[in-house]
Amino acid sequence: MDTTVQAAPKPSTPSEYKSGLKPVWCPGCGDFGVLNALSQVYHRLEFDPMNTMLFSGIGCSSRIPGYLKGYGFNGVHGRVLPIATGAKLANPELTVIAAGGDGDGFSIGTGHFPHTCRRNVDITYIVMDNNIYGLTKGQLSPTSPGQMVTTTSSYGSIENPINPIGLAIGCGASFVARSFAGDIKHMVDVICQGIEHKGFSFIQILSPCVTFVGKDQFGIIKNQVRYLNEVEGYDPTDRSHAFQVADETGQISLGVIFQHPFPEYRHGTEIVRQRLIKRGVPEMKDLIAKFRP
Ligand SMILES: Cc1ncc(C[n+]2csc(CCOP(=O)(O)OP(=O)(O)O)c2C)c(N)n1
Ligand code: SF4
Repeated sequence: MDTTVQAAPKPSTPSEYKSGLKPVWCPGCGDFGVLNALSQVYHRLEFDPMNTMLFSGIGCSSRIPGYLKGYGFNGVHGRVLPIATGAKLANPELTVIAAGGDGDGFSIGTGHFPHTCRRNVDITYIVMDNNIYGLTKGQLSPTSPGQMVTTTSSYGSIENPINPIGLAIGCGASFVARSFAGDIKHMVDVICQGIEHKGFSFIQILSPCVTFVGKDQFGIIKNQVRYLNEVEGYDPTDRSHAFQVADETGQISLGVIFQHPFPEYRHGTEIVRQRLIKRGVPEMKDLIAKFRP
């Protein structure tokens, strides 16, 4: 009997990259746009689902791995970055994408973000930022704007929001971008650039929660956007330009905000490996082989 496992044929259209599972998001949720964009990204970059892994934490947005073909892992709340980092280090051939919400990434998971930025492992992190905890019914999140009324700030938030773009640039991320769930073409272009970038890429996607923030969010954001590739003289390799964008008010810049070819983490591990070989320290694979029966 032939027991060879046949690889499934590679999907040939964006919709074939979807898993077939029906999303349980509220009608009109921004996350549908992100899902559609990701299926187009998978198609444009001709991903092999056998070699693609999408990780997430917990939240409405974190349901996304279930809706796409490829390996998926719905982790614990706030822990998507260490899990995705570990997978990439264990199998560098894998395309690794991490995804989740602003609560997942910047409340319980905040501690992992600066270190993932500065470590520069070649993974892409997409945060579907809706300024609220959607899954748990509309509590304040770290990106909720000041004065925002939520189920846990009935009289308006009295805290300043954190600035994910400024945080990422300040912590040494090598690729920092922003896009909007209302513009699929833009999301596809930016996510493709992030995945093709060598090193850690952080992409904030403004993805409205129509249920707990409001249906008007798409219009409000749309009226404020400008596209950085249309801004004369904008140079994403200039860190001071990027910080100016991170600090802007009254407009929302979309596109690649900062990009720099900092050395990837694996370059550092290779240098250390060579040093150890020179000192006669056995390689890990040889050590493992020694103790195998
Ligand atoms: C350890 C732990 N603490 C709290 C929760 C409850 N919880 C689930 S999702 C969530 C926040 C979701 O907000 P966000 O990450 O912004 O995602 P969204 O639902 O808005 O997409 C919280 C607090 C949990 N699942 N696990
Ligand atoms: S609660 Fe908000 S974030 Fe969650 S599915 Fe509904 S619209 Fe989307």
